[in-house]
Amino acid sequence: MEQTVRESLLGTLEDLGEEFETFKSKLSEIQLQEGSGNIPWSTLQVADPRDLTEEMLRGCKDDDGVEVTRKVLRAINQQDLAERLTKTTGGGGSNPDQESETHQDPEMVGEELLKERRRALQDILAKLKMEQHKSMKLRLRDLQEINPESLKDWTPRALGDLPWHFLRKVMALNRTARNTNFWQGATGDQASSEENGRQGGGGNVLHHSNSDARDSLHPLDVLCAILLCSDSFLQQEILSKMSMCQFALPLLLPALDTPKCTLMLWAMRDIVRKWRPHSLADSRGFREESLVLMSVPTISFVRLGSCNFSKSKLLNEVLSPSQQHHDFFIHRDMESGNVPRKIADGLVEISWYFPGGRENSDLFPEPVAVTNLRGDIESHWLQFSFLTEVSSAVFIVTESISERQYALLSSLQGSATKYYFILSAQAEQCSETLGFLTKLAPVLKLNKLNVLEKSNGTNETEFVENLQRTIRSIMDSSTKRGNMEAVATAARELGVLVDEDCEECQSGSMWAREITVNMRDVTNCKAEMLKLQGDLWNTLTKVEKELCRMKEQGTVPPEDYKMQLKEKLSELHAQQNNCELNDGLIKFINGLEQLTAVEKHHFLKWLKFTLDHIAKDEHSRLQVQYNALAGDPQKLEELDKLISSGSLGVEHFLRELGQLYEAEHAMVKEGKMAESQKQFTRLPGIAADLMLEGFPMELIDGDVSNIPLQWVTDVLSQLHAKLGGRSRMVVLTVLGGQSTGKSTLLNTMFGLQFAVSSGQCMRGAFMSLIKVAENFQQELGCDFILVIDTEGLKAPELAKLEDSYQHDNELATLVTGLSDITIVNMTTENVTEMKDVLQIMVHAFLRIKEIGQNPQCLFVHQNVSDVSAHGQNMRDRKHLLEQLNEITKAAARMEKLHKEVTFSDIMDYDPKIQDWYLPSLWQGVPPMAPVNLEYSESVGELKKHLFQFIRIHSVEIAPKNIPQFTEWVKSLWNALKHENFCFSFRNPLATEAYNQLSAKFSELEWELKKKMHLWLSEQETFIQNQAPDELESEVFAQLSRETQQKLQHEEDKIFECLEKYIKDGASGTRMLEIKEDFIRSTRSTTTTFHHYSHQQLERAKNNRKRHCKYDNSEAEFRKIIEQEVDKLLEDCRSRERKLNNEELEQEFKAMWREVLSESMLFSSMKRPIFQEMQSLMEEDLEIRGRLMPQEAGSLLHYSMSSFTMKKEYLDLAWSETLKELFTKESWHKAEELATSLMRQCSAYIDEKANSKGDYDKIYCRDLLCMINERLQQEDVSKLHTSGCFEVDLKLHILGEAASVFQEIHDSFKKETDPRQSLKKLKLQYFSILKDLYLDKEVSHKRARDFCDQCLKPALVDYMKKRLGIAMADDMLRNGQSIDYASRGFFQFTTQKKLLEENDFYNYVRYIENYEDFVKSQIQRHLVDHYSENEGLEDLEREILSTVIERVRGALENSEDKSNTVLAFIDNFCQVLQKDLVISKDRLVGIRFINSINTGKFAAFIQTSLSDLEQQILAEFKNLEIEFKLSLLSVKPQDEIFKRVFGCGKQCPFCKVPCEAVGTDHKEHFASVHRPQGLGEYRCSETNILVYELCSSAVVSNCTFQCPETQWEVHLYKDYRTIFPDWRIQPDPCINASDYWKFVFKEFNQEFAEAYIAEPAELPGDWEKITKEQALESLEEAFKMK
Ligand SMILES: Nc1nc2c(ncn2[C@@H]2O[C@H](COP(=O)(O)OP(=O)(O)OP(=O)(O)O)[C@@H](O)[C@H]2O)c(=O)[nH]1
Ligand SMILES: [Mg+2]
Ligand SMILES: [Zn+2]
Ligand SMILES: [Zn+2]
Repeated sequence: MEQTVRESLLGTLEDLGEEFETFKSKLSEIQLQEGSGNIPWSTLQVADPRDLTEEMLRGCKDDDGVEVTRKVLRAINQQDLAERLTKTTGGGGSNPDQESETHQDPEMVGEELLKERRRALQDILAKLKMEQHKSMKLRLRDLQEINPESLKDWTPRALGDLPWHFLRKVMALNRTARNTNFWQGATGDQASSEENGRQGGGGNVLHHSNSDARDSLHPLDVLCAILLCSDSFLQQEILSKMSMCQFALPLLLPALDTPKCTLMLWAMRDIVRKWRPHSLADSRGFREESLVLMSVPTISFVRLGSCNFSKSKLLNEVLSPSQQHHDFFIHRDMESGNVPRKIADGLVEISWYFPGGRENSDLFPEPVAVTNLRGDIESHWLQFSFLTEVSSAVFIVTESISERQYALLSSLQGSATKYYFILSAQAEQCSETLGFLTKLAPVLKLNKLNVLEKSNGTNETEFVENLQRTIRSIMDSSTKRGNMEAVATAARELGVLVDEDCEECQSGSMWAREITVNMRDVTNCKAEMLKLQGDLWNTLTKVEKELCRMKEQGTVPPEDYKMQLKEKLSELHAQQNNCELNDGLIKFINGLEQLTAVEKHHFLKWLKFTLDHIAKDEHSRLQVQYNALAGDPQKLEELDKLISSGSLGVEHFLRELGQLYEAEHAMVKEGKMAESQKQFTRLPGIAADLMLEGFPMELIDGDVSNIPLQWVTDVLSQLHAKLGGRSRMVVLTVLGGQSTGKSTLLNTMFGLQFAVSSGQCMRGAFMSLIKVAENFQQELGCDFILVIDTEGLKAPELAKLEDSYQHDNELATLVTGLSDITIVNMTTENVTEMKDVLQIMVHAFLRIKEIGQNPQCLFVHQNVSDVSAHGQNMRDRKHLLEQLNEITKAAARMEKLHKEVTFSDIMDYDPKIQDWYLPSLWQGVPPMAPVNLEYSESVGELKKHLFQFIRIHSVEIAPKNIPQFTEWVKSLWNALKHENFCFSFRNPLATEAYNQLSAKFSELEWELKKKMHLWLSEQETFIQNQAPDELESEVFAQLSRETQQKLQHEEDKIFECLEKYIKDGASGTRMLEIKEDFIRSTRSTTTTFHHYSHQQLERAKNNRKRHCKYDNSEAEFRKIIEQEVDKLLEDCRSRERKLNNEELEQEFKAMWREVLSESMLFSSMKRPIFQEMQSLMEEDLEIRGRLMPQEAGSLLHYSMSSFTMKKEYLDLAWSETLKELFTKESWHKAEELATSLMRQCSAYIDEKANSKGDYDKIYCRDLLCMINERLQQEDVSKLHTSGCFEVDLKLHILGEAASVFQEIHDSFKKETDPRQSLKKLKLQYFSILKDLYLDKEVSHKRARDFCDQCLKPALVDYMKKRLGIAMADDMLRNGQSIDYASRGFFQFTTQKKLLEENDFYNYVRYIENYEDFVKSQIQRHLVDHYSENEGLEDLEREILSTVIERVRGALENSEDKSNTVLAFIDNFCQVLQKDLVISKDRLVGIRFINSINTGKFAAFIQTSLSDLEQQILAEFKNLEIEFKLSLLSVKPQDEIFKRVFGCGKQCPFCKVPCEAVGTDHKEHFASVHRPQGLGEYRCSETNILVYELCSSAVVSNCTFQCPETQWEVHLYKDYRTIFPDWRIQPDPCINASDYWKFVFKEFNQEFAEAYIAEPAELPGDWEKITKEQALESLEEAFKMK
């Protein structure tokens, strides 16, 4: 089936069909152009294919005819036909007559061959289990995903493992990646080491090894299959990593599922290599270039026929530096290298040699590329032709040349390439071969040097050296140098496919080119295209920081200074926003928005390549200048700056987008732009997509050291949304010196794409997201791992720039603060550098520890060169720890922590676990060194350890999700902008957790209180039911103990609940850190309650005793009367005549007078309470060395409201020299003190007034005690008040108390005055007498008496005891509770309500009289709440019905047990002794009751119970709610107040109340502070109200003076030395105080009037604050959004 040239040509032309005409016109055109036209147009015009064929073959030499045809075919886009023609005519240059001898069966070359290849491919893919990836290509992301497999040691056990083995290992830069032999342990011989495995097995050595080889696949087959199944980006990644391992790269991929082989141009684009040509050896310069762009000579090696030595092995020798053998190419002596290849034949591999600038040892002075064609050239003629096109020389390795091969080779005549032959042993002896060679000599221009012989006797080394020499001479003589792009052009001409020619890649390239086409250099690009991030962003950053640090404040007041800065900020934002969008940027944005995902990816890559290229060019240019300038320091510095700002990449474009977004956002926020005008709202979504696709995203802009917070927040929240809200992530960071291989480490470990520095170092920090596979999320406890790569610390080039330490510190603190684990990367080479890095690290850790986090870190020591290093480092470890301690101390000093800290205080440092040693990355000397195998393996170990750590860690501390992470970024960054990081930091998660826990705690606390109140009320009842002497005994002690136990039990329960709540991590965050406060609060609650209950019990006991005294005497008295009545009754009955009513009354009255006269002794005298108190006070003053003034007069003349400050109250002798200001200040403070004391005392007095007991001396003592205690406190003693201040204060307080106490006493007496009750009794007894005398049936009458006189008061009393508890419970637990959930929440709702009401007087009361305001607020709320709805009645009904149920039970219970009514009543009371205080003695005529029928008595009570219930309810219903509240023994308003009032401390500057939980905490704090003028602060000279804010003052350079400072001037910054228990933090954001600013500006005038001051001259921008903004700031401050 041989075809002649003629036939081929004819066939081709015929197949052109309609295109034949086009062919003819193109042909004439080409003939004209080349001036070689010999077929006239007239002939052409009419020629048919057959004519034309003849013309073509006639007009020129045969091969020329074919050549021309092919050219024309290509020109008219008929590649396929041109191809076919090439094949059928034997590569375009053979004699048509000799054509019969072609090398290949032409049919086979076409369809058949392709089919066979496809079958082979299919087979391999099936074996490798990769079939599904033929269409669904593997992506880098698939490899990055973390699953259980990622942690395995990847030793392949089955064919299906091979691709993954290769991919994972090559990603980890492991040189064993290419091995395809299987794990030996699988043969069953467990003990066998690798060697044993291969050689063992006794007799069947041979069989074993053979089977091994056959089972597996050739590494190149696996490689081809993988590349085929990977998308173009993964291909790039694979090739990059292969290049680092110094593996030869696939240049032409054989035609497997494509018609032609493919040039892997795109796949190589990413690779950049660095070398030093000998021309630069002296200047120590270097060249750095993309593999694709560099022009180097190429030497190709191909095989003709078979050969008995390995070409690849030979090449490895040729390329290996001396003393350092490396297998660039796989050869048959390598593991699995001898397995027959199935699909990889026709693969062309390429490898390079790069000189390192060492003239003695470099093999070649310039880089050179070496290609290696797998398979025989005869079957891969296209590849061979391609190689001849692009190479400077082609080495043909062969052992013999046949006739056919000779013919083929002669067709190469005229080729521009040099040909060399390497003949192996046999060829030498074969005369035929030599003969052909001789014949070929003139054709291929061969001479003796072009033929190298490699016989068995040849010395291997000599031969290799000879070859190297030959290559060197080729390099010297040949000028043929082309870069890969030129190669691609040649390839296209030959019909070789180029991977870059796909549509997506082309359109990506086009988009990128449009942006870069006019770009010449970096500086220009940045100035023209990236305007926002230049000076504008830099200035903006400075202003933003100054707003926090206020360093340049000078004499301007803080708020005004802030206003100026804010205006500047806003101005800068406007400038940014006004920047015209330039073409380049528009194209960039359009590209991102419009392109498909794949196109976009290509587009960005193209952009990256181009920008890299531009930047590199410039960099090396500058470097040359720099080196030349060595003398001039001034210029050097300038160049330095240029160099360090000379990087340019896609990240700069993205950064610009961020800036556009930020500026727009700011404009809208400042109200300068309408929401609807926004253009860039889609950008964060786009950026989030990029992150998902694996692009590292910039977190900190290292050039200006700032974070575009809004941008980052919005990108991340878009990301969160795209992830469906499932974004728990563990954050991992690497930190360390510059160029210590941090990025390399991360990339190796996780297959990431962080920029690896080449030339200039990276700036800032970038983050990359890695997905954890679904089936692994549970185990790792997170959905993602966020990896943060940072710029090198203490970069020497930056160290010269200002603020470098600060910049490093900010960066390090931020990322360690964000991280769950930090890897500290250090090279052991440079000790001082290491120390610098450690210094920064430790400082960062210390700060993070100080804000309550537990930093976790690993120290990675890189470049540890030999194995003993580990042992040696054991010794160093101790040294390291010492050093760390030293550094820690220094850092603590810098952080102004006044305490001793050692490194182990910061973290648990265990060198065994936390120190890791990595050998040097390169094995040998770059650029020819491959990655060190140990490096790769150590990194693998480290990775495993990290995952182990993550697994444990995420159980302990729930990983943050993205919203939490962004909150965290915001807080950390905000704190970092301030000078004092630790005090400025607000932990957002802890705040949230704190609020939640506070709410929970309040709930638990109330639960405890409620239980204890109920318990106490029972005990009280019980006490009231005991006989007084009973109470002195063990019974009472027992009660006290039980109460204690009960309290203890409840406290334990709270702890338990808290513990559980924290453990369950209800809010998923770190509550452990704040637990302490809550434990303390619980303790304080129980302690308070302990005192309270003790008091209550004591009081109950005393009351009981006093009452008993009275009761007993009254009972005595009644006994006498009753005896008399008895007597009288006898007497009257015994008379014959029945007495009528009047007579009976006469008799009774006479008897009564008699008895009464004796009872006179009962009327006791009223005591003059005020006199008693006065003498107590005198006593007290005497002890304190003060005198009661003569003119004082009676206490009754004094009251609290008449107290006013007087001059003589201040002891001013000491301050004559001091300014009036201080006097005023003291005056004010003393007045405040008096007011607060009086408030406190009046609360006490009120409390006493409401308790039903008589006045007791102890009341007065208590009051004096309270006053004395307060006066002795430290802050008071600093006020220098005089003795008469104390005396007057006491007079006024006790005076007020005296009148109240007198009243208490009087009314008590009134209520208990026997005479009063006697009158009542008189009537009652008379009625009894009458009934008895007339013998009436009275059981129901007595029963009603019992109900009225005993049962009802008891029930009402019960209600009073319980209703308060029930109301409080109702308020705190149900519907309303949200307002009172926690202190913060209460503050929030109160302030919000104030804003809504917008009533000036409310504000004044809120500010001036916080406690009163809160109390009345609560009271109002209570009253409103209960007067509006039925809730209260329900509560009352419920309380009453439960107790009445109990009464019913008691009735039934007692009835049958007792045969007399008295016994029955006793029994009845006994049963109810814990519920009701029934004073049965009060029942008038109890003596006569016994005659009544018990059954009837009880029955009557039973039936009247419900009436009684209704009656009580009705009475209660009719009571005014306010009055009702005053009756209750537990006051709900007090309970609620206690919950929300907290410790009651106020900010020493602005008087804002503390918001911390409970009454006992380490630090007081408040979410927002107020302008001080709201707290009456004014300028002493002008009387103008002050508008400064404490939260601003503490970062400014302002000062304050107050009694606490002894009137010394003190810096606000150092307020903690004066008020150590206050934590006043700078505002979390610029708008935080808008609420109070708004209030101030709204009521400036009113406040001034109220405070008798001049209105403040508020900064202009306060005027602009709207009510909405005020509310917003409130929500923000209390985190209520
Ligand atoms: N000799 C040697 N070179 C290394 C080693 N590790 C990394 N390198 C090279 O050092 C250069 C810098 O590596 P990077 O990974 O970019 O270092 P980096 O710490 O991220 O650098 P910056 O981010 O710029 O601070 C690269 O060219 C690496 O190939 C090592 O152990 N030994
Ligand atoms: Mg880096
Ligand atoms: Zn304050
Ligand atoms: Zn407090």
